[in-house]
Amino acid sequence: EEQELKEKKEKLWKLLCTYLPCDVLSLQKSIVQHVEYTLARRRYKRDKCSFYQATAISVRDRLIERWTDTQQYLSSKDSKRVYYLSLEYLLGRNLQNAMSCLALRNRYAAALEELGYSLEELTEEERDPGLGSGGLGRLASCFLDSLATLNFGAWGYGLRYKFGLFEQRLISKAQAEFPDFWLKEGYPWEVERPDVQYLVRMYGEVEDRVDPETGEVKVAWKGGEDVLAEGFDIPVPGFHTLNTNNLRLWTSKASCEFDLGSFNDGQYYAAIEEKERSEPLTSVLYPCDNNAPGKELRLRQQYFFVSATLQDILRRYKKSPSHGLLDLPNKVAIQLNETHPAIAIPELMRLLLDDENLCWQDAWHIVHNTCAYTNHTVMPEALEIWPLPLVEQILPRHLRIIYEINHQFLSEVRRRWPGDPQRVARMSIIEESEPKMVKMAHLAIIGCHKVNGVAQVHTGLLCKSLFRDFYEMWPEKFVNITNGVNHRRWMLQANPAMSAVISKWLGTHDWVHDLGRLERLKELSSNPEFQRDWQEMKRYNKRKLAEFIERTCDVDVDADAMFDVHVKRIHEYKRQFMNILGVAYRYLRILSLLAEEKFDELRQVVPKVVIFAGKAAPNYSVAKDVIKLIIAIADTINSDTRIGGLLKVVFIPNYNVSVAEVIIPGSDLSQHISTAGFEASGTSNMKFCMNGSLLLGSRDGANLEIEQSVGRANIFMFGANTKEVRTLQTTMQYRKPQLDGRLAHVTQEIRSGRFGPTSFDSLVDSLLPENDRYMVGHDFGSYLEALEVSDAAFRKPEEWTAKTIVSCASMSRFSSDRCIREYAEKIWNVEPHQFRPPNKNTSSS
Ligand code: NBG
Repeated sequence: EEQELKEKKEKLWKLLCTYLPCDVLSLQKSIVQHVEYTLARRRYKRDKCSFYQATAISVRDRLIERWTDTQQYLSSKDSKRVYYLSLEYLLGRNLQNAMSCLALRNRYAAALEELGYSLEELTEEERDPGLGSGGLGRLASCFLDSLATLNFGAWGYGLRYKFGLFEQRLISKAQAEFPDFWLKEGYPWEVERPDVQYLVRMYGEVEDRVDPETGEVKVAWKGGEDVLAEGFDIPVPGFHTLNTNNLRLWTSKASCEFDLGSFNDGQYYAAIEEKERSEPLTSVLYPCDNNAPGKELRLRQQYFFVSATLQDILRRYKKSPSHGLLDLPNKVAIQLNETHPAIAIPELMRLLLDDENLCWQDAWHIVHNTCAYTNHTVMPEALEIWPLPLVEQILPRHLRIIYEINHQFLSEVRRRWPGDPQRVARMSIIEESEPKMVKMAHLAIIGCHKVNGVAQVHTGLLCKSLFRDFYEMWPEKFVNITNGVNHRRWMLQANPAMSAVISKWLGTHDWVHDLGRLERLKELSSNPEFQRDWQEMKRYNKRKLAEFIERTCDVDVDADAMFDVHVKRIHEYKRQFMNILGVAYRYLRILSLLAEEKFDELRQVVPKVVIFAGKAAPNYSVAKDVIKLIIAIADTINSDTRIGGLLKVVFIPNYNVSVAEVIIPGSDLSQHISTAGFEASGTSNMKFCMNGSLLLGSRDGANLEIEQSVGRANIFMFGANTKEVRTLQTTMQYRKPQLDGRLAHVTQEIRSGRFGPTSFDSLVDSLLPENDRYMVGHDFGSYLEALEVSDAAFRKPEEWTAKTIVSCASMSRFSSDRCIREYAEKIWNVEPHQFRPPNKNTSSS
């Protein structure tokens, strides 16, 4: 009987254990069923939003089965896992990406076609979750994609902000911010996990307790308030592999433990109100691209995030009976994305000391060998420091731990450098200012076994200046891992026209897995037929971009003009200001050629469309002034009929991942012109090159490595390098007082009202040599020369096309696949594990 029962069970199990069918009819059925049963909408009514959601859920179903199997498989292998902790992610749209990963894009497209929808139109229904502010968040998302594709068992952790980064609209010729409630229609990719909840405590006080038996002093953290963290999971599929990872985002909820005291004395509603106050913790994302907001709520968000995440990691780890805590570093790697989650160091110590009762030495060994920290900036205003009294108020227990870490660390410094109190002061976690401050970067460096920068020049700066003392102490701790981007999203998905041309000429799609295969295109770079395909592809993408510009900016642009693009967060160091001054100069020059009737020279002018996009932090007034200036100059130029189609300028509102997917493939030239030493890496520079756009770049960040890869002839570099900038900064007051004549002319015209009534005095004054922190005045001349060189190159279409092909073909180093392999080897010490299902049918792919 037992045998019979067993067989029955097995039969049933086999029946259940088949993957969902993926033929076109089954996909159609699943979509229509989700419209009717999951969403409870009418299946016969034409409704793009419902059909998008139902399609997304149908895809998600197919991800979920792979996802649960992958997790099961990884647990059975007991392989080491990577956890990527980031306060920001910029996922972009998911639909097309997930379908391509599953190799079901064509079938879904066919299924939808017969239902009366095109995949393209449904794609447009998806809202970008704006859970990040710039490059750092987008990098995190590229990493998740590559981790899954390369079969690493890795989870991302983050916060599920109710409001993403604000929506930018242009009102009265300036940026206006609107809330981005991205969850309005629901987010079909996430799965709520009411079963995954943790309590996170803040505030309260600490008390020393002596153990009566051992005499040992234990610290108890009492009182304070509890907030409940609940997980939401988003499956992260790998490309053409069954491996499916997870992104777990936390939301805050009122903890449901009620204070019975107030309940009983008639304060029932007051008690509920009190509890409900904890909800807003994860409501907003601070727009802090290279800027630390220093707000109490932000520190609470960071701690809430870290505590829930570490509790979750430890719970999963302890589920396996063979796991002893001392073994944690062999089974778990935790990567801190910037110092935003650096409070993880004392929190993990607290969990190990207070909850797990480990001794300090053991706990420290575990923390130090498990955690690693990536630095993404050297800008002082972005380095996180928290007022000590604030840390003491919110996290009294953690401050005690930080003191102890600092005490032990500084003793070691004193041992190694006796009689050097300045060094001790410089390296301390605590800055002895008024009030005292806690330096999160120092805490992260001391608590982690590896620290990495994100481009060679950036890591060099970390070792030589910002963290020099630490580098002297632990040179082996510092490594460079130059950033990379997910070429599957940025080429295959964003630029299907180019992907088709590449695959056609290579006769294979294998470059999608290994970007190095593109090298073979170099031999074809001058082949006239290949060039024709390539140019046609570029023109097609430019026409699409031109239509987008018409729709969003109401400006008509000519797709034959050079599209010169500058898109990224608006920041002084990124020098959009320098670009728009250059544009004004170009305009004035065209006018003077017209006035002087120099028609031969006019014929040499390359017709150009200058495209800007990017958000300014709402309280960053200089950046907002730059947007105003761009719009003012754009309006003047676009409405000046004298210059014909020679110059147009547009500012595309609300830059985000999906807007980038339209802009990048349609660009000819892109500008990455930060002051040298300020842009840690930059990642859009890589995306532009991959899409056949040439770079106009300063000697900064990854531009320098891109130059090495593509060759000097295929990139337009200019301006002072980091060393020169440093010297110039220390000799500010000795610089020559005059502005470049061309710059002086432009600023005069701005002040005189040529571009509208605003005189932009404070912006213009920032160019004075004694104010010019970002070297706009200093670099302006060489910047204009680089623009001229790029114009000259553009006048020769065959040469230009060859350059764009070579630069695209040279991008293999900049794939996030390479980057993740380096992290795996240099920092995490993990191996990939490809999961293949034992019993299931895999007919889908
Ligand atoms: C940003 C840098 C960029 C870099 C990204 C990703 C922060 C703090 N830093 O240059 O400014 O490309 O990080 O590494 O947002």
